[in-house]
Amino acid sequence: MSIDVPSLVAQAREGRPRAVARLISLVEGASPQLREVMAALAPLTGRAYVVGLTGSPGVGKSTSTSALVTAYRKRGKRVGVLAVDPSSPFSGGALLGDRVRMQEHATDPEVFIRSMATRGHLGGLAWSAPQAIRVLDAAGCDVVLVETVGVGQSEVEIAAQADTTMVLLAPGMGDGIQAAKAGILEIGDVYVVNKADRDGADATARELNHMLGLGEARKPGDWRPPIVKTVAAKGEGVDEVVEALEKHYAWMSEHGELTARRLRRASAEIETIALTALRERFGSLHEDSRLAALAGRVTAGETDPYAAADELIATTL
Ligand SMILES: Nc1nc2c(ncn2[C@@H]2O[C@H](COP(=O)(O)OP(=O)(O)OP(=O)(O)O)[C@@H](O)[C@H]2O)c(=O)[nH]1
Ligand SMILES: [Mg+2]
Repeated sequence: MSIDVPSLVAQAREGRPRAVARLISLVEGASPQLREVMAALAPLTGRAYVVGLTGSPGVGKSTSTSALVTAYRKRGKRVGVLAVDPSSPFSGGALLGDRVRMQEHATDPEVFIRSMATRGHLGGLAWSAPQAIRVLDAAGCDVVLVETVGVGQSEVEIAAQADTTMVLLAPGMGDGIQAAKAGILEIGDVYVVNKADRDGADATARELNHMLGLGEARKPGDWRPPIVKTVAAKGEGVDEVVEALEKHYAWMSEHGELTARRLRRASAEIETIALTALRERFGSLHEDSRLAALAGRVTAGETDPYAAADELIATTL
């Protein structure tokens, strides 16, 4: 079934939630009209401030996201939320809890919430999330909050997709050691020690501060990631988080870092799409008579595998 893309995009631009949801489904499902959708969205994008939230399971990412939505809504901003679960091939399941936590925003027409499972997707998070972010951007979101569970590679991936990466920790989760291991000390622009109503928040913040200082090779004018303590469940400290995000945004704009990050992001995206397309083309080579013919020539000693590969590439691209 063909979809009237221009009309759908126009509706999304007006902020109609159904149109936004529909477009995200289209880009997520790699619809045949994906290219048409992306082309229509392109001129409408580039405005949204993309903030990635990552951290260990249960640290309070969804609660913080919800609190940030409240804070940004108070400032009159239109907000998009993308909850990404890189460990699940199903949308919904693990993210059900998030829906509950996002409930208070469910009826706000200026808030768009979407869950996305990326396991099993071509290119995983790197492939599907940026396109959903584009839709939210085109829909006029001033801020897009992307929540990702910190499992292995995913927090690094999310860092590559956000303008600002916010790393959450909580006291008593052995986060300090975990932080060093997972390399999250390199990716955070803003650190949040959530659950500050619990014992040990100050110690966690101190330890984090110490660890951030260890690897310090900063020059004057460099960004020094701030550490903010919050009780997300009560909205405490959330205004300070918004302030820290605004400062980081201003710093990036001033130092050309925002443009640099967006260029890196676009490069990576183009590369992923191109490589995916190439892999698809090469994937069908097993049934290709050219490959069989080249294999025959290699075994007969008429050519070498490198020359054969060059020939294959030259005739496949
Ligand atoms: N005491 C306390 N509990 C909190 C705070 N923030 C969140 N929680 C609780 O911590 C639990 C996990 O919160 P979530 O926001 O779902 O955490 P998450 O990081 O999104 O979890 P996953 O998405 O499963 O990785 C919930 O029971 C929250 O109510 C806080 O500031 N203080
Ligand atoms: Mg969550």
